[in-house]
Order: sequence, then structure tokens, then C-alpha cells
Amino acid sequence: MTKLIIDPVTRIEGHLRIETEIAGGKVTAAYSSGEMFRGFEQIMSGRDPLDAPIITQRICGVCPVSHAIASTSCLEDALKLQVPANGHLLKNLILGANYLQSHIMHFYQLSALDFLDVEAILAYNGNEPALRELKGWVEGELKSNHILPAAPFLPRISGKYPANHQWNTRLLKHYLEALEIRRESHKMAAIFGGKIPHVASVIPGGVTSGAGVGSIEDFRGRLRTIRRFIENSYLPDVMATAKQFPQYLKAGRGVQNFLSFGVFQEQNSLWLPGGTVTQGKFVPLDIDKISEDIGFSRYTNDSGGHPSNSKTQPEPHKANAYSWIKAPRYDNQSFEVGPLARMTVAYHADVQPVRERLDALLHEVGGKLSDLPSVFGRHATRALEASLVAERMENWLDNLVPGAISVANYTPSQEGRGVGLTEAPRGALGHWIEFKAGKITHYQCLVPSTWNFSPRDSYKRPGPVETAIEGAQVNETDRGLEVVRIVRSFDPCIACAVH
Ligand code: NFE
Repeated sequence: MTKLIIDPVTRIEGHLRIETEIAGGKVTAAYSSGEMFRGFEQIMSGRDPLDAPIITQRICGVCPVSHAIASTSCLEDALKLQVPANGHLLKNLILGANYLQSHIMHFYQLSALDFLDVEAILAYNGNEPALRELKGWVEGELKSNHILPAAPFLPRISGKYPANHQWNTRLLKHYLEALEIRRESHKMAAIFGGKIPHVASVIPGGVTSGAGVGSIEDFRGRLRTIRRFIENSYLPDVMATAKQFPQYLKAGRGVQNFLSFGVFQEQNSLWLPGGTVTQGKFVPLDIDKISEDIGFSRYTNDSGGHPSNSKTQPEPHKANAYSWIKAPRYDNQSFEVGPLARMTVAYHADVQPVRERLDALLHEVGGKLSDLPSVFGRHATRALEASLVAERMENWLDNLVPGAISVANYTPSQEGRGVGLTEAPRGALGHWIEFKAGKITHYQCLVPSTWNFSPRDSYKRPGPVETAIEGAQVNETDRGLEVVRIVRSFDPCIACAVH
């Protein structure tokens, strides 16, 4: 048996350690560990409830909008505030812009370098200014005495990368373009969010920025640029990656239980519904079935349970514990969250055009619905979701009423309790609040990467990522390239997971 430890897993948010045991070219056991404690829930204690959306957004710079929405939603629940239609539309648009930057960045900046030979840039003789500049920079870095020359491009995990020069330079060119596209989506979020990351306009009751004709059309113009990139580069590149690496239609299956809290409030319902899918069967969500287990997490034994009344008390030296991430379970089982889960739940809940577009996507790669729980399935549903969300954003823009009220009257209260559920780019996100005498007495966050990167629970059931790695075929000389391809398909944010 060989042990392979990847610590830290690079090109992700936060600090993740993956430990694997390998025998006969297969992973026989995998352990996912979040390597730090942050304590946002403790920070909330004793504060004014209105501080919650401002502080909890700082859990992350990649998905701050989702934390703002979850936190304001739990105050809206506690204070019985009715968000006006324009308020919901603006929240959808700011969150949609955040999804687009997050999904596109995940594929190009965080994952693509595992699927292309970045050293091909050294042999580049073409005339693209951006690629020539990149080549010159990498050459200069390699000659330097820096500890990590040419990071984040080199060094990289050794392994089998494609030799096709055209493939490598096309993906690298899109890598550079994606940086500009990310800037555009940040600008979009800032139009209605006031600023980004960490929006200023999302408050309990709605969105204070309002919507004028100028801002709507400014947003729409930028959205069109991003939609062109998604349709002409992002989706085709993901599909081409599937054809180039067909083994990833099978690798990294995971627990095959999917959960979504539902997201994007429209008139009377959520556009992407909440629910679970197990063995192809859709069941509506029952949040009483959620619990957080701490059997192998570095928290006191009374820190688990339902987030509405659980606590987060660190115990750094707890025997057998190997992670700062808790282990959320639904109905006592591990559930995967994220774009694959959202698209699977929407598909089985008969949401169009999710059904139609997902069927067409699978047809294009010669895959079946049962191939979706895989490395390919996670990248493909993320790209498909970007396309569908961007398309839906045009409707939300059309439905905005310029100048109409977008925030409810706020009536303060000295006490209350509430829950706010949403979907962050990486999956199901919930915040729970309780306050008395005008001060927060309880705050808990249940976060997407906590679900996916959870360690084993008290029953020794592995978390979703651990399950996805176990059984994977690996080339022992590759030092983990196969493993990180599986891990990154989940889009880890450990800064969020340990919050
Ligand atoms: Ni820090 Fe996040 C998203 C949330 S993941 S990125 O998406 O919530 O745990």
C-alpha cells in the first residue's frame, strides 16, 4: 500500500489536504481535511442582527453574494419582511453575475491547467499578442531564482498531458480571455450590488440600488459579451475536454445522492427548485432532515445536530478527528451539492429548458444520464448552468420595472429567529439566526463545500469527495494528477467550508 498526500491542493480557495491510500493502481481509502478554523459563527455572537449580512459576506471573496442573500433572507424570515418583486429580480441578477464569474473562473483558472500542457507555450511561434506575452513571461520566470517559478502555470503535477499544440494554445488563449470576462461579470454585479466583492446594496428587505433604464442596459450589454464567451468558448471547451479525456465520463462518481436548496426567486416559486434526487427519484426538500455530524471533525461532541440550534466549539486535539470541516448529512446520508446536484434536481423535477439542454449535451458526447455523476458531469453541468442562468438573466432584466420600489420597509425587532436558504455557485447554503434583546444569540452557516468536502461521520461514512476518490484508478508515478482532477471537479472552497 502506498500513501499519497496532496497538501495543500493548489488552485483552489483555502487550504485542503487530501490523503489517499493506494493499492494495485486504485485508491482504497481517501481522507479530505480542511486545514484551518475561522470562527465566523462565534464572531456573530452578541452583535446587532443587521451586522450579519455585512460580516458573513466576508466568509468568502468568491461567493459573497450568496452569503449576503442567505443572511438577509434569514433576517427577512425573522422580521416577516416581504421583498418587492424588483428586489427579488435584482438579487437574482447580482447572484447570477456572481455565478457567471465563479463558474468561468473555475473551469479556466482553477481546472483547465490539469487538462492542457502549459509548457506548450514555450514552443509557441504564433502572432497572438497575449500568448506571445505569456510565453515571454514564463521564459523569464523559469530563468529566475523564484521559489515557485511561473506560478500558477508551473511547476505542475507531472503526468500525461495532451501533446496537441492547437488544443493547448486554444485553451491557454481562452484562459487569458476568461480573466477579462471575469472582470465584466464583476462589473455587472457591482452595477446593482454597489461594489464587489462584498456587495453594499443587499439588505434585509431587498436591494437598495434600485434599477434605472441606464443601469439595466449597461448590465445587459455586459451580459451579452459574457453570453458570447459562454456559447463560443466555455461550453465548447468543456465538451472538447470530454472528447479528449473520455475516461472522465466514468471517473469520480461519488455518492450519487444530490441535494439542492433551490434558488432564484421568481413570482411565486424558485426557478431552480429545492429537493433531493437519489436513484433518479426527485423528492421535495425537508430541512428537518439536515444534521451536522462531528465524529471526525475537530469540534466538541455537543457541536453537531441541526443548524437551527447547534454550536461550533473547537476542540483542536480531539482524538481521531482529522478535519476542521463538519460533516453535514441529510437523512443520515452523504449528499453532493453544486451545479451537478442543481441540474440533476431540476432535471428530475421536470424543469425546462434544463431537461432539453442536458439531454442534448449528453447526446453530443455520446453519454447517458448515468454518466453525469463524474468529473465530466460536474464540469459540463457547471458550464450548462452558466449558459442557462445567463439566458434567464435577460428575462429578469426585462421584468425589472425602472424606478419601482426594490426594498421593503424595515421594522426593527428586539427578538426573532429565522432561516435563509439559497444556492451558492458551489451548492446548498443555509444561514440560521436567533436574536434576543437586540443581540445575536445564535448563528450557524451550513455551507456548500462543507457538504462536499466533509470527512467521515460518526458511522464512518465518507463524505462526497472522499467517496468520489475511493476506487479511482491512478498511475502511481503521476503524484496525484488523477486525484486532483476528481477533487477540482467539485470546485473546492475550503475558506467557506471551515468558515
Ligand atoms: Ni467560498 Fe461558497 C460557493 C459558499 S462554497 S465559495 O459557491 O457558500 O462553500
